[in-house]
Amino acid sequence: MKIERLELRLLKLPLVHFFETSFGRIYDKHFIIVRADGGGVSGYGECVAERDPYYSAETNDTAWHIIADFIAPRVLGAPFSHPRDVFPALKAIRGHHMAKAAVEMAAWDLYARQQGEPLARVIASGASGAPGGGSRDRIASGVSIGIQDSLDDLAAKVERELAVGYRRIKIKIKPGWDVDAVDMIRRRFGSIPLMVDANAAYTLADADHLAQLDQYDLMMIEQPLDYDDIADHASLQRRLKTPICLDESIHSLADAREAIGLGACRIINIKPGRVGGIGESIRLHDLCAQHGIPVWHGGMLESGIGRAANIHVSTLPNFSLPGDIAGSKRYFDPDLIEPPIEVAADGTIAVPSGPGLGVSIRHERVERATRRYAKFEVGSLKSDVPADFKLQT
Ligand code: OSB
Ligand code: MG
Repeated sequence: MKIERLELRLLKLPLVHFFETSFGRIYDKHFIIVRADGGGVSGYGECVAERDPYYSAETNDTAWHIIADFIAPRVLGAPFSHPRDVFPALKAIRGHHMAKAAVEMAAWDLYARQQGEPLARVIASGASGAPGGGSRDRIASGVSIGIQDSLDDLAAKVERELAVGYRRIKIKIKPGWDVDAVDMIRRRFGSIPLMVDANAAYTLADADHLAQLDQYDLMMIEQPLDYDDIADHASLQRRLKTPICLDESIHSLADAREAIGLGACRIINIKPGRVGGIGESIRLHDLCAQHGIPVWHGGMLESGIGRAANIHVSTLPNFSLPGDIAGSKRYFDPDLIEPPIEVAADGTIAVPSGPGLGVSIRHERVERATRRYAKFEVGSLKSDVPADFKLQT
């Protein structure tokens, strides 16, 4: 496989409903879409960097810079026998996992389309994992509910998502919006599969406060402490019955090995953008499986393009807990793909069966949402804007 041409677009899409975490509230999603062309076929990747460096240090602007100036020159025209070789080929560039993952995802889609295989099948054959990997044709879907203006609003949201059929509810928490919210949900909705995500809003000094959550039989508490911490999570896990799941703290296989070794978590959330792509996600999945650590697929409010990739990755066998991969209509209406990702009444999502991502991208919608554009070709690495390109405002 050779990538002959790369195209970058920065998109702005309004969210159906604002999303609030301990970082703040957003009303629109700003993200980069990568298109990689080779052999007459196109592959697509979505970057999970955001406008602000709050979830991670990367932003859309850093990802654009790193892709344009450092990743494009290394991948354009380079012969890759498999997309799993893309991440190792970018080793000279430290960090910038979201930028790398966006281009790497486009390479996986391109390769799978060239092979005429669904991405899930290519992923299964790239994993060292247990037999049956990638053979799942539906994945279990969970939902992530942001911080609301009131407990009544939260109750209404939980009720609506349970009615849709989601297999577990996750609520975002922060100091001042935690124990009471969980208590309300347990009182009103009983023993539903429930978890919380703090996005690093606490410190070890809050251990006694967080231990109050132990009485609610939560599936897990996700990322209670700092984004770069492992040691304090290990101390906290010793003081909590509730399993800790790490998200922000796991940037690499080395982080996962350290966290597992120290007992800093019992579950890991995998987001390809955080660890450098699908290849690294497969390796992380396999490492966790070897240590008896269940994983689930995280979400970054992706459009249908990134969401489809997440679904394919989630077919691996150790993705044994429902992921943050919900239906398109919770996020974007319309989505960039048609048909949108839909959740069945049993809370599952079908794995697209066509080649590559297996979804059909509505190019006019992508065009309409585009705020910035560049293309890079073998032999002419300078970005340029086509004459017919019109900036949408
Ligand atoms: O921590 O999992 C997170 C969204 C943006 C940034 C971080 C996170 C999230 C989510 C949303 O929880 C999950 C989704 O895509 O529905
Ligand atoms: Mg999280």
